[in-house]
Amino acid sequence: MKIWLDGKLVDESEAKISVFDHGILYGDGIFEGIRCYNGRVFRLDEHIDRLFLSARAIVLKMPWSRDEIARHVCETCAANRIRNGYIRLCVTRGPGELGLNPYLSPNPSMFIIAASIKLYPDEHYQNGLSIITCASRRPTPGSLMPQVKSLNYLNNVMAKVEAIQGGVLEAVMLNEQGYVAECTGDNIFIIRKNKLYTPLISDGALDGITRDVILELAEKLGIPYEERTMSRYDLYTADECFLTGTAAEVVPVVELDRRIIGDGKPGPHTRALLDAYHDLTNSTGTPIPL
Ligand code: PXG
Repeated sequence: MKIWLDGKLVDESEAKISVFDHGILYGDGIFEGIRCYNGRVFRLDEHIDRLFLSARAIVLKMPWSRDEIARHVCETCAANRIRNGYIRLCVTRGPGELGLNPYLSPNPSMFIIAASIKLYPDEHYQNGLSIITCASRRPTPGSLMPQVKSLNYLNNVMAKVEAIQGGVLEAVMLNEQGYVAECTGDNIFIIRKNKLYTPLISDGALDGITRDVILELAEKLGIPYEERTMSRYDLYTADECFLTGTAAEVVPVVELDRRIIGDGKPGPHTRALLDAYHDLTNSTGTPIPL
């Protein structure tokens, strides 16, 4: 596998970063997870926009332009003959001395992996996932800005541990007020009385690119939607529930905290949105010159 690292496509065995990189020492850095389908990178501009917003939020000056990054993403896919896959792009603060001061690390590093990812087995896309609510909370804007896709994912990793130890594959994370934020790496949606709902960004949901796509598709399909503060009550009493993310795509949820949601089967609106999502991912995107 070839990895793009600081300007070069190098063999995986040579793709190494310094132990003094602040991405490792302090989780000081940002990332994006991007997918490509049929030789096209899906919503690449949106991912690059969010990367630059994350960079701005953590005062990391990007030495690469948007166009350069887009080109390097495509080059990495091409070098690995990836037409359908998952691209993990990381920007770290770069090497520096010990100590938090990011201003002493003026040279960020970027690496791009083009490979694949599978968050849940296929059967769950057919029959739905069972999930739990976990005790780990989404950080508040006053601690770790929840909008930044930073290299600090320990909170989400611990939430995932709770899910797995609880015998399921995914967990709902609440915010400090006890309202629903999202899952460990996915946004959450419900359907109630033919209307679609998802938590507000201000309640700790990541401004997910798949989330946006689903809202666009709901509009197209004539499904009314609303972003609003949601509690577990809303999830327990929903007609349908599903999760979205670049890695997860669209996955139905049929059980939460051992309670059945709706009739325990993926519902018609979830199916319609899932199909529309696949149609869109298969037909749009930035071409990879292979
Ligand atoms: N919430 C969180 C906390 C995420 O990290 C999403 C929602 C979905 O957002 P998008 O824009 O993808 O629709 C994410 C996405 C990985 C990985 O290993 C990345 C994510 C999720 C799971 C795994 O690259 N990020």
